[in-house]
Amino acid sequence: MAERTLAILKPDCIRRNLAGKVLDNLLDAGFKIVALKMVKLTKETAGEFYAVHNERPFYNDLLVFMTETKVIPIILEKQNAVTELRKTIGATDPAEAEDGTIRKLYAENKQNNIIHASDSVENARIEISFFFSAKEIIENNTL
Ligand code: FUP
Repeated sequence: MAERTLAILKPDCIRRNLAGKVLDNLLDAGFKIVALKMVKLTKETAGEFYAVHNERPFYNDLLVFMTETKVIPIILEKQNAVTELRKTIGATDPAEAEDGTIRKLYAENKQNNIIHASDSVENARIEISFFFSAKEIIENNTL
């Protein structure tokens, strides 16, 4: 099985109606969608997700931003998905992102940067189970 990673289309992506364009970009880059949903984070769940940053000056603003609208978490699959997705989205700061990357194309700044991507295989595993139940991931996820 190819590697899996987690992307999140952030509130700026939803608010600016860019979800379709970003998804197209991910599919064109060769990622397969394994699971996808739309969900509203609370201050608590956003805080838990970004707990590693809880000492940083931008932490509170980040939680306000991430709880503005629903977000779209997506499990993506590809060979070397974690590294490949980080390459496809570009640097955290769009001013430093390479041409053609999602953040270079669409992000406004370091906070409003359109998309999250897991930064390691281990974090991908943790972040996937943060957003998705085991049932939601299986092929035969019937309703
Ligand atoms: P990334 O892995 O590229 O999303 O970047 P980081 O893990 O360094 O940061 C996580 C999130 O914190 C970013 F997506 C946005 C936010 N952030 C800020 O709001 N301001 C900063 O100066 C740095 C990061």
